[in-house]
Amino acid sequence: PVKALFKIPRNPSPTLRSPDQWCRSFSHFISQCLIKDFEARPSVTHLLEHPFIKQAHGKDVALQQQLAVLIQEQQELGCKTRTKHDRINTRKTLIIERCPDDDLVNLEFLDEEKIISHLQRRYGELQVYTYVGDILIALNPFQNLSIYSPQFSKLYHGVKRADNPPHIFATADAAYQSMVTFCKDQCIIISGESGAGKTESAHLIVQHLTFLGKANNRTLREKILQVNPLVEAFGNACTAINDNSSRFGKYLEMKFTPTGAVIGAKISEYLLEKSRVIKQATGEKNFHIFYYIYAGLYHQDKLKTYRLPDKTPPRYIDSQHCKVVQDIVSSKLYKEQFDAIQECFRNIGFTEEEVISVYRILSAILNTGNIEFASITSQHQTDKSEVPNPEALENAASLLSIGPEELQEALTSQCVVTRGETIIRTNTVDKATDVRDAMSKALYGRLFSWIVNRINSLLQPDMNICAAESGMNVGILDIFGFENFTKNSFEQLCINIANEQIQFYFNQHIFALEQMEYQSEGVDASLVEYEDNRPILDMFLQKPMGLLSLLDEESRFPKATEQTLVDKFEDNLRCKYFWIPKRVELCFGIQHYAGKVMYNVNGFLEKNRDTLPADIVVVLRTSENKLLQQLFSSPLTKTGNLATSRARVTAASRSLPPQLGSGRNKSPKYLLKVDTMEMMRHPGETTSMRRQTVASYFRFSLMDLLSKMVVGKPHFVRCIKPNDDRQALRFCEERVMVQLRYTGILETVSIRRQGYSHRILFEEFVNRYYYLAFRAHKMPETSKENAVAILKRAKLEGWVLGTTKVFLRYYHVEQLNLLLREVIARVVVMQAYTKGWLG
Ligand code: AD9
Ligand code: MG
Repeated sequence: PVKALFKIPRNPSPTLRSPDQWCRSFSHFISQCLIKDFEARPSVTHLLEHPFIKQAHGKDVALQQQLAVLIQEQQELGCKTRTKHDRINTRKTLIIERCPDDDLVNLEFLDEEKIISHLQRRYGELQVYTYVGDILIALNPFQNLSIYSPQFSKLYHGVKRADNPPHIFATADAAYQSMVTFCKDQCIIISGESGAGKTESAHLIVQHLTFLGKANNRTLREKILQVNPLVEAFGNACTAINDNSSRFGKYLEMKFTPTGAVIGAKISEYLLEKSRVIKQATGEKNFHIFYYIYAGLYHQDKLKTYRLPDKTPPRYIDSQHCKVVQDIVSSKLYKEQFDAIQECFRNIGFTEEEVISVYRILSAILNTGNIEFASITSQHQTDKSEVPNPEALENAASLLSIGPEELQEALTSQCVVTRGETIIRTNTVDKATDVRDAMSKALYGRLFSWIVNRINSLLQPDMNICAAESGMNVGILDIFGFENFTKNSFEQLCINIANEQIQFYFNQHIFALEQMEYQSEGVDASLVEYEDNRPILDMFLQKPMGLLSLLDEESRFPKATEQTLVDKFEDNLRCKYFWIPKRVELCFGIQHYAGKVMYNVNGFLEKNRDTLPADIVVVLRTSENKLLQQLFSSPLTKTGNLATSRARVTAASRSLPPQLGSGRNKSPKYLLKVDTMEMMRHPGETTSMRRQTVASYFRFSLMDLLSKMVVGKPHFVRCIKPNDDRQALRFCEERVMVQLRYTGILETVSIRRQGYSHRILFEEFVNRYYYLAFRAHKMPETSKENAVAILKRAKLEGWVLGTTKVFLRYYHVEQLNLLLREVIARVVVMQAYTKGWLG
């Protein structure tokens, strides 16, 4: 495409006949070489005046937008033009001048203590970010830093990394640059334990990407920035570790045109901790949104409208933090957050009616939690229950627009069909309570999924601007971090398995894939030993003997108990990562990559079954509320289309080396294989075959997430929590050491120091960089020799050659790209002058 521009003809060239073709090549051209190059921009503006380009770009809305941005930027920045002298200097300095302090890879002595004291000193100077090659370590500052302003965004805009101190913006910028340069999807994986700063980092990345991908459509930018706060109001909560803890996994994809303009976003949510709706551990709270609406509706004088009590808080949110309603409604923060959420809803495009429905459902959930049951003993029946406080029931029914009698019926009895006969069975008090809570969880879970789906449809890229297939995206993964409480349950197990999976993915990328490629290409690089957590993952996910399969099997037995579950685990899981403690009942221990965790199996079976009685679904479907009808009309497809998911997984595993992909006689190793049948249903929903359990849904979610991640080039951010007291400037060496160890940072430093993180086929390399050593209009042979010529001409040091690929250090690509942009910009300007277009 670039070559085409060099020869801008007065008449269309034979190869570029149509304006459409022109658009495409011109878009590429801009994205590949000019997008961030101030120097070349004035010439772009001039080139636009060329009649042929005018004709072409007049048809491409995205291109027009992109150009408008370029022009606007030039005006803002006063058309900075570098002098010839500057240019020469840049070339010189390009050949490495990295600040050794910023990157652990450059430390002279490499041991744990040195690394810790290095990080500690930096933390003391409020340098919370440090590189390990291309990986970013982020220490949680636990205080607001003034390094995220628009000025900083400008600073981290298409420059080389060594120009600025390490920063989360630099990682976002690297992903963005990589996307526009290679026309490839990117994915930023943020990991770290609970409270380490993943969610904050994710926000900052989105902030910077919206800046980089400047759509001149300001509304879109604002909408995208509001997605996170909105979803987090519903999916985050205060836990013992973190006041704003993510209780779901989130993969946010930002969509861009080929020229790098942001055009939309899509969010995927994973495994919301629904059980929090009905019960929270001591000292913890329910999802933020419940407190926000309470405070907000109180200030709007609408508690009555939503039938919320004004003295004693509903049971679901009643805790030591809020004994009386006044505790909630007097919070300035909750009130402000409510206003902010209203604003988010409005800006993103939810209708007034939809928002009211959301509030009604939330209030209904709170009222549902207040429904009580008492047993009535009559002559014939001993296990029947009734509702002694009908007002809660009426409130809930009214907010849900269903009949109170029908609701009571569905809560206190169930229809059972046996041998063609329908029998009504009454529920005991315990059973009715379970049904009530199951209904609340289902309402909340489905409401959450609906909100996410609705956001996605509102932020879908406009197809007039960019055909979906030509767009690219940067995905940002922010999941719930590794957790180890005094008491850990099924939720912690799922959270920690997800973290195992992310660690595995990191290991694959940083160690396994890289080392395997050295060997197959005959490149001599000393191998780095690392802790492979594959056996732990297998223990959880293998079929049929993995922990989750065993749990599923047991969950299908009506007579199973927690004890039989523990026994089953003990009989079948024989490995060093699993043990049953001697003196603690109903518990099992797991040696996770990040430490030992003791799990209590109480409630495991029921949480895994997550049953929602059909009677409840039937009654909720009778609702006159449109939103509610939608939530229960059909199974919501949560994670997208199954066929697409499957295709993605297959394609992704094909692009992996045979050792990791699904070879003919091998089971897929890298992507953990799961049954995709029936996976798109909500847990607890009865399918034609069997109930979908949380465990099986969880497996599917993991697979779906991985399939999204593997198609993009990964960038890693490792968040570290410097202390457990959430104190600024407190650096607990012991805690940091543990995190560095289990995340494999030490090993990462060695492999980044010795390794070659970019491996590019000779052909691709010559194709991409030949302008650095050859005449622009003549494509040289894509041979090994020519690759070497380019490397030498670029004056790079430390690369090696494999049998089919050039092996480059992590910083080489950055240097090459900068050189390339320079060279191309110069050639373009020159050509434009010779044609007389700039005259
Ligand atoms: V969890 O796994 O969702 O429980 P996270 O997401 O890793 O956890 P989070 O981003 O929520 O942690 O950070 C915890 C708290 O640390 C935040 O609420 C902030 O108070 C604080 N924090 C984290 N990063 C920053 C930062 N860059 N600047 C200022 C920060 N404060
Ligand atoms: Mg979080």
